[in-house]
Order: sequence, then C-alpha cells, then structure tokens
Amino acid sequence: MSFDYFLYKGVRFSPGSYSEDVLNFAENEFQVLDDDVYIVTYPKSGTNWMIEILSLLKQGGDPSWCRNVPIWLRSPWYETKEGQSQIKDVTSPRVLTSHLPFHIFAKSFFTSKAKIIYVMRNPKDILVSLYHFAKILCLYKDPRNFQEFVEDFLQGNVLYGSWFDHIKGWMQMKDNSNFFTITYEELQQDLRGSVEKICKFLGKEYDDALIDAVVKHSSFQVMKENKMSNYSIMPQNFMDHTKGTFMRKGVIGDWKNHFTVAQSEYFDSVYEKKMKDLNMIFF
Ligand code: PPS
Repeated sequence: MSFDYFLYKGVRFSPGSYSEDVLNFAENEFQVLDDDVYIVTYPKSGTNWMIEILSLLKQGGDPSWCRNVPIWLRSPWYETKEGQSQIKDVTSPRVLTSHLPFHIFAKSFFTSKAKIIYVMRNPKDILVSLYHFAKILCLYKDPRNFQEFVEDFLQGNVLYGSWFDHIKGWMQMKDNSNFFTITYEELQQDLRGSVEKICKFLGKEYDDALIDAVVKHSSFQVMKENKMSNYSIMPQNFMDHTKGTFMRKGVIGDWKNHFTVAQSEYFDSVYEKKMKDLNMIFF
C-alpha cells in the first residue's frame, strides 16, 4: 500500500485505522472496567485464536456466537478507529483486544482490577506470518521482498513497532496477579491444558464438557471454515483476498521454510543483543 506510517510515542501506525487523536484517547481517556479482560499481543502471535477461546468460554462452550458474529465485533481492538465505535455493543464482562505496547496502553488499566492475557510466539514465525499478512492487509506497507522485511521487522519499522520492545515492555507486568502469559506454542502443544489454565486465571469454573467444547470449536480447521472467524467477509479494499488468507498455515516452525541460514543467524545475533537482559527463549 502506498502511504507513510506516522509515529505515536516512537511507534509506527498507519493512517487508515489510527490517528493521533484515536491513540491519545486509547491511552489517556479510555475507561477500563474492573471486569474487563484484555487480549494483548504483538501482531500475529495468536490473537484471534485467543479471541475464539474466550468467546467460547463466555458462551459456556456454545459455538453459535462464534458462528454468527464477526470475530472483530466480539472482541474489538480498542485502539483503532473502528474498534472504538464497536465497543459500545460489547456486553460485560467485555473481552477486548489490543496490540499496543506497554507504554501506550490505557492508563486507566493500571488502577483497575481488569485482567490481561498476553500471548507470545516465536518471533521468527511471527515475522513469516506478518510477511504474508502485510501483502493482504491495507494497514501494512507492501513488503518488497523477504530480506527487506527481515530488516524492517528487526528495526521495528512495521505497524506497532518493535517486537523486542513489545515483549520487554510488557514483561514489566509479569509478576502482577492480573497479568497472565501464554505462548502460541503452548496452545499448539497442549490446548486442553492451556484452556484450563486460562479458566483458572479468569476465576471461571469449568468441567470436562466445557473444555472439550472450547478445544473442539477453536481448532485451526474449525476457525478456517468459519467465515465469522476467518476474515473472508472483510471488504476486499481492506483485505486483498486474492493475495492470501488470514488463516494461513497455523503451524509452529514455518520460519524454517523461509529463512536462509544467513538470515537466521543474523536474526539470532540481533535477538541475543536485544534480549540479553530477559531470560526468555522462543526457539
Ligand atoms: S493478527 O492479525 O495480528 O490479529 O493475527 P493473530 O491472530 O495474532 O495471528 C494469526 C496467526 O495465528 C494463526 N491462527 C491459528 N493457529 C492455530 N490454531 C488456530 N485456531 C489459529 N487461529 C489463528 C493464523 O493462521 C496466523 O498464523 P500463520 O502462521 O500466518 O498461519
């Protein structure tokens, strides 16, 4: 797409769905409610998978809501122009979504009892997922080639800025009781156990039948076939469906099919420098 990102507090945003006013509202005026739950992620970390899981939990495992209401209306991104007008229709307890880095997140959260589920993913898989997504979503600049995109990602020259800064910022919350972290890889390897942990964090009673239903209806295949969850009903001018699909592969380790050895080693060297103070291993 031909536009320029603008900077808000050092982070890149695109004019299509964001403005200085919209972001200022999200940061300084938006009122978080005590019973809100926020799904916070760097893009392509498993955001929509978590929305589907929490939608199903909210409905006691019944998939009707997921089958009838678009995923972005069930849990709007509260920092976007569209999201801010959609929130009024969300019923409490609200599940809202955000890709905002820590330093821009709603100030009112920090004096509330609201909860955050922070989903993380191997950044090499994020990069690959984002590379494909940037070609179809109008909010991203078209990547010219994979090599350039690796550089842009590592420099934070993409929508929502640097993955490293996102993780480092949010990890300041890691010891707070209202902050729960989980990875895309954990969801993949043990979805059942992950859903149980999520229920415990939310203080939600559960039984085998509920967990069975959530696991069944939030699988990649089920979401891929559900037009309310697979983004196929997004207008063509917002998402170019001729160039790819939102529910792309849904696997761990697709980076190995994209990175050269040299690109991977370069990524590792940047990762080591930027993450040296954090004891976190993603791959
Ligand atoms: S976004 O645009 O930032 O909100 O994207 P996000 O939802 O964070 O991430 C999209 C990637 O998650 C994959 N996905 C899933 N994987 C496994 N199981 C389920 N149910 C699932 N739902 C979404 C989706 O395919 C994207 O990953 P890639 O690697 O591109 O396939």
